Amino acid sequence: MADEKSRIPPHQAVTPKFPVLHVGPVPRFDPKTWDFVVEGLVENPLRLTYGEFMKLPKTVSTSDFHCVTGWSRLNNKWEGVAFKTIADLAKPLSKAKFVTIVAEGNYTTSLPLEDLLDEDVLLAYGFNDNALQPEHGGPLRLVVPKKYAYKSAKWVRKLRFTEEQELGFWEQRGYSNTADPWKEERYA
Ligand SMILES: Nc1nc2c(c(=O)[nH]1)N[C@H]1C(S)=C(S)[C@@H](COP(=O)(O)O)O[C@H]1N2
Ligand SMILES: [Mo]
Repeated sequence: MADEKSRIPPHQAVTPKFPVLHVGPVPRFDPKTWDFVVEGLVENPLRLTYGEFMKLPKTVSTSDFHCVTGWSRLNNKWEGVAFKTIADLAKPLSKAKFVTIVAEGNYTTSLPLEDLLDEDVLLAYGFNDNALQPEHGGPLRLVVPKKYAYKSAKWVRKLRFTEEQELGFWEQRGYSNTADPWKEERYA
């Protein structure tokens, strides 16, 4: 990767810590009842148990993480399932252009399908060679390194493929829907 200084977007400050930031409580995880659902405009809707999800082909990706409040954390090693792997299983219909990511506790965000197919986007269950901790989104979170981190939903349970974009939790509250840290797209 390029040198670290050139990897810090405008008006962001690097922290070696890993702040915990979210609305609402950390949800309880029960592997017996947890499931992962893919619905909407796909040829193959999915419902995977925790065991089935963990058997999907694994990927590892190291990337940077930028919160819209101004901190960035570099060199995060995420382990999980590439978004593209899920899309290949679910087979989006040609009219599917966006995906709504639905997390526990009503947190949602959404992105163009094209952005999610980027090779650095994954559904992560591991972080820096350990299990992803509950406060950081364990058992499963989305990681979208090229967007401000409110797009990287923690505690993901469902993906919904849509034709029109559904605005997410922060996006309905004045934050940018495009959320590109390099263009400083913080607010709508
Ligand atoms: N479910 C859920 N995911 C979420 C949030 C949230 O409030 N709920 N906050 C987002 C924001 S604003 C940030 S900066 C990151 C923070 O991730 P971290 O707590 O692992 O650092 O999670 C994102 N994902
Ligand atoms: Mo954030």
